Amino acid sequence: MTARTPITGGSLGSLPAATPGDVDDAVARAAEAFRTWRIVPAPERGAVVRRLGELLRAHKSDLAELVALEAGKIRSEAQGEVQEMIDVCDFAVGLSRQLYGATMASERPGHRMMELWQPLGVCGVITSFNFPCAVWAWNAALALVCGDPVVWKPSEKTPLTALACDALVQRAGAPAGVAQVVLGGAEVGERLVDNPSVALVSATGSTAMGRAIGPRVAARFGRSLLELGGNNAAIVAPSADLDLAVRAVAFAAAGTAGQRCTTLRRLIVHRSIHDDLVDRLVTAYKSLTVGNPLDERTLVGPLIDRHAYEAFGRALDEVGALAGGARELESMAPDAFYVRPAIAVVLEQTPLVLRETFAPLLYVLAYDDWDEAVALHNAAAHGLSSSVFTSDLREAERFLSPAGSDCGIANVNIGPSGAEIGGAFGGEKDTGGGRESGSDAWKAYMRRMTCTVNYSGELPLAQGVEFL
Ligand code: UN1
Repeated sequence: MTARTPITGGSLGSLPAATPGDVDDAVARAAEAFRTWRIVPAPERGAVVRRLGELLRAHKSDLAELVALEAGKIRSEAQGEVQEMIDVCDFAVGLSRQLYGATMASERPGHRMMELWQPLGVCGVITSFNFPCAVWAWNAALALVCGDPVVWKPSEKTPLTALACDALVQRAGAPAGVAQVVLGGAEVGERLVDNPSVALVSATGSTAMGRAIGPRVAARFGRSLLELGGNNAAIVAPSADLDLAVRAVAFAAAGTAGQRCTTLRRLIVHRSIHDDLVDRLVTAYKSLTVGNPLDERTLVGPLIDRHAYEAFGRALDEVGALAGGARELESMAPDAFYVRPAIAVVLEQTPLVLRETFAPLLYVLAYDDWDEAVALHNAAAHGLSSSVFTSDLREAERFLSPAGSDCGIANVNIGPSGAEIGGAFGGEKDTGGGRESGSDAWKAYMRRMTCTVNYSGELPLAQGVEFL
């Protein structure tokens, strides 16, 4: 397989892809490593993750440069991605002393009940090109402290970043077989998905991919954690601070060239401020510099490949008129795909608007009353991230209420992208329902064991049952 840079479309080198047998061997090695890794005290496992965090700090700019080269992110965002890895390592180190279980009051005298959280087993981690290392770190840092070995299938578009991360985790002292990488395309991922020794498949990618993976893992009673697409929206209410909203929208919709699963794709604006906001956005978009992501002045780098460019082009053809942006392409090489972020004012949520086009295309819709705005907002099949821009406390709270946003992430006066690692990350509906990263997402990587200890010398049975 060939590693490429979307900056020019050129090759960065070729690498051998894993064969099905290589995948099976990696899983077998991981399963063997699990036998000892699971009994290493969690704080000691945390020490490996702490060293990984230290190495990431030491190599932050080099790894970020590789992310920029392979994924086409601008430097600041590539650095942010590595920072996200460092943050989750710190989080996981603390967690390694806090894998708490509850104790419950037993109904039987002289009995104690408690929950223990046990290591789960081998975790297969499948990641996407757009976060070529942070999403691995979300999974790996948690899985490692939880006592699970990780076999990672990175995107075939970003293999070098994966190899660099692997070098760092080995240097951090991960025992043999505890952290591995298998390179390749969908067939490598499928092999991982179908291996019964893989206890958890944590996969980030399209909804189509998740639809294929989920039932296959479920069929063998494996566990899956799916982080799929998004069609994220923001409601802009009449009382919104528009200066703040314009900056937030520009970052969320055009940042990362629209290639985050949290990218803002639908803007639902109150009719009274609609035209004003569109004008301001068009002006802001004019100042977005598109180009080589390694150039400090660039804010929008290339799309990942021709496929992404064509999907963007198809959406533009379908939508017709654009308020801002254009299908202008300053291709610096035949296989590099640079586009100007675009804004399209639409009258209704057509199937096109409800389709996730993984590119910097923002649809803007007008609304008249709050309930209509929420209904438009929640009409998408996906349910990842969401925002409201308002200075009205009641509107903000209604957005966060049970009758508000139906997404896994809901923000007030912040765009839908750029979440911190401390919260659980993931979404509902076609986004797959998984949660990764912070809060108690670690529980997905462990097996809950309910334990009852009788210290009484009698044998009272639960529910008052009498026997023998
Ligand atoms: C993704 O696009 O798959 O919240 C992850 C964000 C980032 C993670 C995005 N922290 O935008």
